[in-house]
Amino acid sequence: MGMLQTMRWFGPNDPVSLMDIRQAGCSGVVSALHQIPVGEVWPVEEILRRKQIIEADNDRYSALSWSVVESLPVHEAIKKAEPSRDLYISHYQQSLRNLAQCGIRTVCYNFMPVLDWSRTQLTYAMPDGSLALRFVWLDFILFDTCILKRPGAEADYLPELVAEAKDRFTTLTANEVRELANTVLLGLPGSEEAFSLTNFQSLLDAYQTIGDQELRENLYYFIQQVAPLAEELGIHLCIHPDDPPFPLLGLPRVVSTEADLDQLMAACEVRANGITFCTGSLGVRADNDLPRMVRKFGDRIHFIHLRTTKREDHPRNFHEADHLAGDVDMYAVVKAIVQEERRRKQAGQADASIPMRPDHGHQMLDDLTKKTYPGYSAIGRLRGLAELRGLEMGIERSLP
Ligand code: DNO
Repeated sequence: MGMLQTMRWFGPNDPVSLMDIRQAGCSGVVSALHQIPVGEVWPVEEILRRKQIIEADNDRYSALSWSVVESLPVHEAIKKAEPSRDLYISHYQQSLRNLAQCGIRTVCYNFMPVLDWSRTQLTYAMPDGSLALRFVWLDFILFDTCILKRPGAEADYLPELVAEAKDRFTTLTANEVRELANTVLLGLPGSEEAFSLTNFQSLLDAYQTIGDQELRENLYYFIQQVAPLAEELGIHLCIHPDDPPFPLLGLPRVVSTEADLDQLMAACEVRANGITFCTGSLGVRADNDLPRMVRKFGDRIHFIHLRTTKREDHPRNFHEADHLAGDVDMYAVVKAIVQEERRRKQAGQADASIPMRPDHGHQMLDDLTKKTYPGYSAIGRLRGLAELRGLEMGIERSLP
């Protein structure tokens, strides 16, 4: 048994091929229809087309299947409770019906306003010469106060850090400034386009009346509209936590801690209201006890991202470490997952094998000269998966 091993595939334009994913030892593929604008219904024909591409070589080679949708994105109007939100929720519901009709049963989403995940550096050199993604708080402050010049930004940070950021700004070349801006604004996974600065500020402005409480209410409203339907359809919805797990750019973030997940789980008590347990995102916070969270939310964990970060000198600075070498106690997390899977198996549940993907990986070996989606080069993920697979096997064998 064990976790269902998967890898993310961005679609036919992904430089990493389905054959690469197969040879990494996966049987599941995690994919999304990135070409469909956020908020539009995913048509059955398009879903089937993607499914056929994924399964095309199954008669000749070991089988791959489309196990998880990551992501079916949530329209900003829903996050902001704009008048059109119910229309977009009805589109979301229709996409879920269409996915269920095509046999896809696990759907990941997130509720981060405007930006999905954020980093300040995509090519941080590790001691072995591979490259990692990194988040540096001072550079983020520099972006916010000196490049974006968000009104009121300075009040969000310690004055000495703002002063330090301003000093550092004067030392950057035009190229370095452009690179930092592009890195922070690289908003949408699966696209190589960054937001433009002016457009971006207007997206932030639209959140002026939405604080922590409002965003929570909007999330709970959304889940109450979609999770009962998902339950009926046999779909597991799974929210991806905030990455990084703290508010950025004056925007609230409400899926960062155990308490946040508690509230969300309680807002709609159906199993379809579930979690993507991303150890890389949650693990940035030292106050998140990940093995405990696996035990607590066990039955609601429908998808797992295994990755770890290493905190640096400032508690908000981190880089992505080797999969077994960061702050996350990966042994304890995987052990808790194995135990949850055994519990499910004993209870006769059909979903005892939880889909897992090695999240991100270092750019290394041949990939150093290739252009790939940041974090999603093949070899680093293959290394991560291989290590995790061995860890899981060792744990399985050592448990009674
Ligand atoms: C980053 C990913 C996220 C994730 C979304 C899920 O590598 O983990 O972009 O796909 O937040 O909705």
